[in-house]
Amino acid sequence: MAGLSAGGTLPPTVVDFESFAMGTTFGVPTHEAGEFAFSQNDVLVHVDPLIVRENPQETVFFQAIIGGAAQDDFPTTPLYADNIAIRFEFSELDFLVTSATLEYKILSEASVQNLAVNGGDVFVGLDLGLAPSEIAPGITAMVDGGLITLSADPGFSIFSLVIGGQELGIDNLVAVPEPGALVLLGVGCLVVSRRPSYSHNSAKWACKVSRFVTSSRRRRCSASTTSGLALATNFSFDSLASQAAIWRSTPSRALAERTRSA
Ligand SMILES: [Ca+2]
Repeated sequence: MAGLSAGGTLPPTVVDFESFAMGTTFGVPTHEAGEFAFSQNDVLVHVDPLIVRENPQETVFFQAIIGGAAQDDFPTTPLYADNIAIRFEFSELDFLVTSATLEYKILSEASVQNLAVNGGDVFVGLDLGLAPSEIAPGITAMVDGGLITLSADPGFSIFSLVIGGQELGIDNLVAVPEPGALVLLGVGCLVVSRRPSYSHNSAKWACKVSRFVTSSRRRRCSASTTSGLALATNFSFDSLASQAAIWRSTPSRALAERTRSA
C-alpha cells in the first residue's frame, strides 16, 4: 500500500437532472412503458406506468419532463412527473446502496403518487407521507417534509426506487454507499479498496470521481490532473460531511417504529 493513503468513504452518487436541457421529455412519444430513458452518474432511469387505482388496477403512462411544471418549485432543475412513474436502478454503481434520499413536491393534492423499493409492493395514494415505513423487506422509508429517506437494515441494500405521480416534482436523488466502502488516494490515480477489480481500472474510477467533483462544484469545467487531485482530496472531505449529514437525518429504527404506531 506504499504511496496510498485512506481518502475517505466512497462518495454518494447524485442524480440532479442538471445535465439535461430544460423541457427534455421522456415517455410519450419517445419511450414505451418500462423502457430505459436516461442515466446520470451510472444510475439507470426507466419510465414506468403509474398506478392510479387498485382493485381493479388502472394505470396511466405519459411524460417525465426536465423542469416542466415543477420548474419553479425547486432551487435547481427538477424532473416533473406528469402521469408517469420513474424507476431508478442502482445496478451499475460500484457500491451497494444502503441509504438514499430524494426530494419531492406534490403539485396537486388531488393527484395520485406511487412509491416502491426493490420491486416490492407499490404504494398508491394521494399522500406519499402515508407510504408504509416498511416499504420493502429490510428497507425502511421515512417520507416527510418533501424528503424521502430510505435506509437498509444490515445485510440489505437498495437496488431500485420507483416514484411517480400525476403532478409530482422530484430532485436530488442521493445514493449513499454502504459504510466502509473506502476510496484510497494515490499519486496521480485513485483506486477503490473494497472492490479490488477496479484497482486496475483507475481511469474509469478517476473519471467517475471527476464527474462527481465536477457536479459538486456546480459543474465547473474538467480540472487538470494536478488540480483534479487537489479537488479529489477536498472532495473526500465534502463527501464525508455530506454523508454524515445524511446519516444524521436517517431515522433510527425506534423512531420508525414510533412513527408507524403513531
Ligand atoms: Ca436539480
